[in-house]
Amino acid sequence: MTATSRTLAADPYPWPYNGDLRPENTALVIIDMQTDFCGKGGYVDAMGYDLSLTRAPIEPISRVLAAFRAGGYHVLHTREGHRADLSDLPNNKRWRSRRIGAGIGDAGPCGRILVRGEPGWEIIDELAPLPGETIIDKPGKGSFCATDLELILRQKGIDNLVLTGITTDVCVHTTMREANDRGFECLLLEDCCGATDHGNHLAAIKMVKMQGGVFGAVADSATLIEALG
Ligand code: C5J
Repeated sequence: MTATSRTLAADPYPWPYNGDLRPENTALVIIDMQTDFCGKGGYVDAMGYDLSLTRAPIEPISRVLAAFRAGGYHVLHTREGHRADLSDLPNNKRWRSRRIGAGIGDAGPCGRILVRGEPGWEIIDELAPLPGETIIDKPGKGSFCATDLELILRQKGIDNLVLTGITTDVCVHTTMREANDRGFECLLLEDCCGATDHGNHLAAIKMVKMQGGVFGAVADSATLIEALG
């Protein structure tokens, strides 16, 4: 614990573990809130999933985002997507997406699916990054794979990551696992995430809390906002 220890009520332990919660060392990470994952005509829509599940976190995230901005905390956004020539798209990822009728790189109502610069790849207006907020472009599910995220976090002196976005069981979970293994202290906000299957969302949250918090801790947006207050 630090001299001015500050934690919030989280499950399975008060977060962060060492009570060192400050704007200088804490970042909100908003993962893949792109039209392709939560908008009409995007990738998730093309796969036939219920968009209300991936749109549910928009409002809670916007409240947390406002609190982080007001408090002078770090804010980072990620976008999953590929180069226009698809040179960073693994063949099996493309093959699997085509197999279910939502081929990555193929034309759709929001432009080429999950291709950088296309309308569907953009972060939704409700959560648009402000100038000065870091944006990480990633070709995969994890935000640390083939990106400069770790370098940027270390350079800024960030230890604590508050993870939000979509989808809970895929890109959010992969990022949380990667971050945890690198020693970052992670908090997942359960109402600020969503999955294409609600059961998977619940299971992903449960997994975090096993073994005393095997990947970190879980709280909700209201608890965090009150603690920052
Ligand atoms: C997926 C993501 N599910 N952002 N991406 O393909 O979770």
